[in-house]
Amino acid sequence: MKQKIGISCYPTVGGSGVVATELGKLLAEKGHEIHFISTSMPFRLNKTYPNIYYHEVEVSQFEVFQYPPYSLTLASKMAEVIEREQLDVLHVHYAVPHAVCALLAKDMVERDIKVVTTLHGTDITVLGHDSSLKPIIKYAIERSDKVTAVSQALASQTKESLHITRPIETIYNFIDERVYKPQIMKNELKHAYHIQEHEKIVVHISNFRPVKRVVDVVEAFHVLHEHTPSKLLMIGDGPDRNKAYRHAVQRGISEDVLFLGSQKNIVDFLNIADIMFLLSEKESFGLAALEAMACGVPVIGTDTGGIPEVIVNNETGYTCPVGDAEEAGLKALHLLQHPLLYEAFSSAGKARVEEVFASSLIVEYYESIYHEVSLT
Ligand code: GMT
Repeated sequence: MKQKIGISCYPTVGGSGVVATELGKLLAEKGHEIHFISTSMPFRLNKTYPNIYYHEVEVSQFEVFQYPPYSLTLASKMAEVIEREQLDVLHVHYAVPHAVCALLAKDMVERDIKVVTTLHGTDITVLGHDSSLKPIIKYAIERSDKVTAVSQALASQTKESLHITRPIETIYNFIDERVYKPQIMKNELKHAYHIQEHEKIVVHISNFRPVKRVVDVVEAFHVLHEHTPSKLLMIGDGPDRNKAYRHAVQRGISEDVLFLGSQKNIVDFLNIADIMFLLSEKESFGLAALEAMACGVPVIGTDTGGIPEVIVNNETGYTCPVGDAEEAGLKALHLLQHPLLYEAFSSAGKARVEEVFASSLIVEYYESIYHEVSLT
């Protein structure tokens, strides 16, 4: 059954926006009509797709408002698009404000629209602890027609911290296998960054928020670097970038820690990398880890949130306690010193992506949910 599906997400760089956009693209390829409703064009929507439409939410600044009324404007736009385009389902990413806006829009229209809410993490792990937002997050989750979470850890945490009794289904994130795959890279990229043939390459990709513990990433690299000639590629940008840089200077390794800022062709960097570090304090899933595994790069992560559901400890990578940078560095060293083990981890990671996180499986899962809610 082909459906008309509205999707709302934060359109800027970030895992939730990436997943929402890739999902919309794959649903469109399967013949569904997709309507993105957001403040700007989702950044991964980089070419023309005949059955994808984009509806811009323009948030005006009026003098009477101290803050721009994003949520109200979004709800209004959602209601307008639901009626005009005759949407069947509105799939919103993040409980606040997107699910709340969707519920408001549902109440505004005559049409029997169904609201599917996907939780990505920060709405629960950070905002869910804020007493002023807790009641509205709970409301959004309880009133949505269906709620999904990107890991079992996030689903359980949501139920526990907000005392939710309704089912929350886990639907894992996925990657586009046509993009994230192993590729033999020419040496130009390494040369461009003055990386020598014999040097190992470690990569970290994030938004450098405190929760990503980028200082631990530099420290873990320092442990590895003491034993192996290597370079650390820090990709992304954010508040803790300078802290990480200062730590590299303090450790005397700043020449080998390259801060590359935000990059478009992440897959190229993954294909020259040997190891990824993802040492976050909180992480509901860890999309960057999945992208690395798809390219055959083993990941050393922390045993927090959904990370152990992505990385199988001792099989596709290693998980270490949060804050134990030394163990992370030593685990990376161990893997790099044992080529057979390294190959086994790399292959197991690729196989796991195909078996558990294949886009075809995940997209079908979402389709079955849209179908199910439409029958209620
Ligand atoms: O990690 C972030 O700070 C960005 C955030 C987002 O909105 O994209 O990521 C969350 O959603 C991603 C997609 O589901 C997950 O892969 C990330 O683990 C999750 N971040 C956190 O839980 C901190």
